[in-house]
Amino acid sequence: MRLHAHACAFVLLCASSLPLAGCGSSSPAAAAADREAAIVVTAKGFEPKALTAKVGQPVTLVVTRKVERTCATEIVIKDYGIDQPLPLDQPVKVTFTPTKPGKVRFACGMDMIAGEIAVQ
Ligand SMILES: [Cu+2]
Repeated sequence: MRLHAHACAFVLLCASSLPLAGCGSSSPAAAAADREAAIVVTAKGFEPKALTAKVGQPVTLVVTRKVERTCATEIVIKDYGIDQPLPLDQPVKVTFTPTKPGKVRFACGMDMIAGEIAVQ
């Protein structure tokens, strides 16, 4: 009986705290975790085609191709040896960690449709 009451109090406490504060996670490192950026491939190309990232901080691009007719059926990030096929309507995760400041280009297989990640 005592145990049960305790469990209830715990649930209430968590539910009433701010969502951002989390429940049981007190590590400040969690805030600096993986950054995810959603990119869609449309008739106009990659959207957005300008992103930012930080040196040493992993970036995950979640790329979804939304159009059947495009030459961007893959995403290539030459600087980081990435070449990922983009199946129609399926989010594809591409993760890399920028090692130096500057521009990182991402493009289709023929390097025609492209975008840039500004690394600081
Ligand atoms: Cu192309």
